[in-house]
Amino acid sequence: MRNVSRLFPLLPGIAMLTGCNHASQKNNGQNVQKPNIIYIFADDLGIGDLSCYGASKVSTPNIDRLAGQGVQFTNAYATSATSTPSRFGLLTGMYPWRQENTGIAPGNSELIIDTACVTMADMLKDAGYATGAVGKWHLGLGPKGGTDFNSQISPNAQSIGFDYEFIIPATVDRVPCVFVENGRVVNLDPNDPITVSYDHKVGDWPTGEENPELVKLKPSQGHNNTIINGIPRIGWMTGGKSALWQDEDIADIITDKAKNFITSHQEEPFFLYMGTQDVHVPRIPHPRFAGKSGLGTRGDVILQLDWTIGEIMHTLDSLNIADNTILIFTSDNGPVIDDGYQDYAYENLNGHTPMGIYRGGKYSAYEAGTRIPFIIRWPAKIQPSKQQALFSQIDTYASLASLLNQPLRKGAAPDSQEYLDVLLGKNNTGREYVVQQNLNNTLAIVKGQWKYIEPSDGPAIEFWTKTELGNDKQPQLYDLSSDPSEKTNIAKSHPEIVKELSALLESVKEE
Ligand code: NG6
Ligand code: CA
Repeated sequence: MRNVSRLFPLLPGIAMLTGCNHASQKNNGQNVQKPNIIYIFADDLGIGDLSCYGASKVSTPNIDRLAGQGVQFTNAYATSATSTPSRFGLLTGMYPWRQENTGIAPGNSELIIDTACVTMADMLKDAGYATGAVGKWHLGLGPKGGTDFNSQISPNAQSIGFDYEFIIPATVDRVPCVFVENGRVVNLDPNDPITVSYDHKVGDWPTGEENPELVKLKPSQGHNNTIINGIPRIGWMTGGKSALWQDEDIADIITDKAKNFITSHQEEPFFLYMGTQDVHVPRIPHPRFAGKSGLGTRGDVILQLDWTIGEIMHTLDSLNIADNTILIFTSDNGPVIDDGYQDYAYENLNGHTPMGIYRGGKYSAYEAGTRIPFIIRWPAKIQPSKQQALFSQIDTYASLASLLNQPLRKGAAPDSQEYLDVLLGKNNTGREYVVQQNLNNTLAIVKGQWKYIEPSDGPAIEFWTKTELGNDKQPQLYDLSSDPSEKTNIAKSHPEIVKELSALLESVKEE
């Protein structure tokens, strides 16, 4: 482990003097305390969706300010092209494809992270942090057999290292459409219990399939089960009427919870893991953002997301803790335009390019599936810069552990590598390689200028969204230095590189 005493020259002394890690946060700007850490996962946000990454049709001033004050990555990757595995990879430091049952989780899935696993939140707790999870969760809740939403739900986020939990169990297009706070459904009336199923209709609430005349947002793909707030969802539910969220208010509510968590832990080091529901479908902006982007609701919820980030930044400023807070902003996977509702996202693009120059999108082994925006700000220690080094979100765990001089517990974070200096923008020699995973668990590997996608029997095109998945029975090789848009498969003319990268990928699988 790297010597980080230069970062916290006074830390050991403080720990000895006070016998705890709770040195004052506002010590005349000397920042001897462990930094607070906020990790914000936007949902389905593309590298082309932000003005700091070159978007010209939409403006994201708060995120741009964050980027201007921090390190902005251009070659950073999520482990996976969908939400559940990507979040799993970040929090466990293990590639999700090593474990069964890490695909897109239904809303009544069991908790898919083993409670014995030492997560990044556990590691930070070991290091003396107060830990909280707010917003989109999508890692399941409850025991094998699924979630019972009517009593104390256990295990939950608190079982894997979070002191506090206020979460959307799965996604905003999946039932149940309720928040869970510390294992309890918020505002649930015990006389109106919740039933959820992903196999068959439960109860008598209308569904999109049977009552299409009742929907205010029509599905384009799937999304024709129980109608909640006029929006047909994936999965069926009944009961819990008093607990149902209003879609327009979700950003306000989770932003508020995040701000409260920050405020109540301002005097101690804290770790806030926040998942926004923006910009996932259904895209339902609050009225103050509706129609404001000129790009339809997908653009409007980008503005809403930018507002959320601004609120977090203002909160840190007003508490005078921004300087010693590491704020990471990124996305769980790449963008998608029509992901299941007739929200006219294509028609309203107006020249906006969420994928940037990259091929594919959410679900894909091509670059737009996992190459995501990634920004880290830490005013006390980081110089603003652009970072071109290769980086994977999976390395966040080991890198933060190194920063804090926190030894990894045995077996923890097996795939997470320490790239602290890359993360902090001090060094641009990135990871030797990055592994990417698509919807069908086809793996790809990027090393230097090369990108290899392993042969796969999976479909070439994702059925619903028509996204190119990157699956092909033949090996694929792209030279990202001359062909970042992966237009020309040069595997046949470079058999030696195909051989080297496929062997490297196999060796990673066998680790
Ligand atoms: C897909 C859904 C899509 C979205 C995705 C999960 C259909 C047709 N499509 O199955 O709308 O919910 O799952 O997205 O149902 S993720 O970002 O949470 O991984
Ligand atoms: Ca997602």
